Amino acid sequence: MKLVFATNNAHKLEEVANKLSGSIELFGLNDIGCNDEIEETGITFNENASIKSHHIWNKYHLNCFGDDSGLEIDALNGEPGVYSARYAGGHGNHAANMDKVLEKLKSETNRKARFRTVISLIWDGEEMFFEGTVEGTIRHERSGSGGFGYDPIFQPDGYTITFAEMTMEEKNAISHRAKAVEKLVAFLKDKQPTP
Ligand code: ITT
Repeated sequence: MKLVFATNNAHKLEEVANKLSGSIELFGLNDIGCNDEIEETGITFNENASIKSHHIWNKYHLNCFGDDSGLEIDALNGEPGVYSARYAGGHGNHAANMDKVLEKLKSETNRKARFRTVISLIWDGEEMFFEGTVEGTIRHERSGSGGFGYDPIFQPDGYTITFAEMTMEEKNAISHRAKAVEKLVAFLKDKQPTP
C-alpha cells in the first residue's frame, strides 16, 4: 500500500519509514512528482497539518499525511506556536528565533514550555489526527550543539540537559515528533495484512 508523507524533509521521511514495516510503502512529495509549495496559512498545528494532507488527497487521491510542529511557551501565551520556524522573520533562522525568545523571557520566571507535533492522516478519505507533546522549560542561555531549531534552549522535564545536548537517539526516544509518529505507526499496523 502506498502512503504519501507531505514533506520534502528527508530526515522526517526516514524517521517514519524506519518505523513502518510490512506492506506500507512511504513516498515523499518529490517521489510523487509534487513540486507544489503548500502554504502553511493555518493558525493552529491541526490546520496546517490538515492543509498539507488535504492538498495531496484532493490532487492525487492517495492515502497521505502531513505534519506541523512547534514550541509553545506559557509566559508568551503559546508563542511562537505555528510561527516557530519564522518567529524572528525569515524562515528557519534558528539563532535569531532563539534570541527573540530569550529576550522576551529575560525577566520572566515562568519558563514552562512544550514542543507539540500534530499529524493529519487521510486514510480512504477519512481524516484522523495524532499528537505528541514533550513538556519542559526554557533555559536562560543556549547549551549544546546537537539537534536543530530551539533545541539549545529547551530542557525537557526530568532532565538536566537540553535537547541539543542529547544524542539523536536520546531525543528521539522522548520527542514530541516521535510520540506522534508512534501513534500514527500503531494505527497503520492494523491496516497491514498479517503475514
Ligand atoms: P517542514 O519543512 O517540514 O515544515 P520545519 O523545519 O518547518 O520543516 P516543523 O514544521 O516540524 O519543521 O517545525 C517548525 C519549527 O518548529 C521548526 O523550524 C523549529 O523552529 C521548531 N521545532 C519543531 N520541532 C523541533 C525540535 O524537535 N527541536 C527544535 N525545534 C523544533
